[in-house]
Amino acid sequence: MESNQISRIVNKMNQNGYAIGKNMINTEILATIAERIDGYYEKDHARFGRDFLMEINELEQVRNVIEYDDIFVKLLEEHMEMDAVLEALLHEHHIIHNYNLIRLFPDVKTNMLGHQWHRDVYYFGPGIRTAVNIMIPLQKTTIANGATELIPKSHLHKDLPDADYIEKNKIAAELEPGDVLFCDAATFHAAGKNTTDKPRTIIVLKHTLSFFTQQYDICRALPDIEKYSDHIKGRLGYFVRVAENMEQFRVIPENRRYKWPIRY
Ligand SMILES: O=C(O)CCC(=O)C(=O)O
Ligand SMILES: [Fe+2]
Repeated sequence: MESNQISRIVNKMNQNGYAIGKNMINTEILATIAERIDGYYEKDHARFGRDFLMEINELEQVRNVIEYDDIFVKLLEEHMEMDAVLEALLHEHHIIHNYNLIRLFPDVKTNMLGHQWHRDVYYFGPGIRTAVNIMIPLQKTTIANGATELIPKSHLHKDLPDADYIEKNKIAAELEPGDVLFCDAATFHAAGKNTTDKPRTIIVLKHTLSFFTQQYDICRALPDIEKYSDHIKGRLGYFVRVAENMEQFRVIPENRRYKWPIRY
């Protein structure tokens, strides 16, 4: 990818809080993934139970898809230009925070956060970028099938704008397979509505600056951690503990080791 393409994306991102990279991904690998999506969801729903996933608002997501298929690692390995854009947007030292699929089913919908206007990271102030999402569609995304909606420039403001402003300014990121939507995780966004009779699936990867993690697992070293106040527990990293496996992650949100966005 040419460096002027990278600076175009960086400039758009600075201005609007999102940018679209056209034709960045090999469509053959995407077609292979697309053929396998039903299988990932079937496996995931069988592993956890559809009712339970509905209850914890997880039905739409297959989390940590690299656990199911190393084609998702290949996708990273074969797209170093995407990596170069992320380096330019964040830092050389950035890491994957999560790697998921999000599917909007035509007939069923949970109360997942993604259906409402939300951010995927706290707001730290205009111009402070700590996390970047990329969204990779596995079919065309259109207004009809629920293309992700964004509020341009909302990464520069602390609060969600009023409904009137949102209605006038929101955009839908309509994408072709091969395109990548880069989004400052502080930009307000929401899944659209799938009004078609086919599912809409996207790959979503969140990246963060790598040093935002503890150097040492403080909580694990303190067997009596529960005796402290929530405030002190928070400072010790109790509410951002990493789940060791999906069974540990997929519990009712109150019991989750990593609490986003429940606990601020
Ligand atoms: O599915 C989408 O279009 C966006 C979902 C989303 O933003 C989320 O789940 O955090
Ligand atoms: Fe999101």
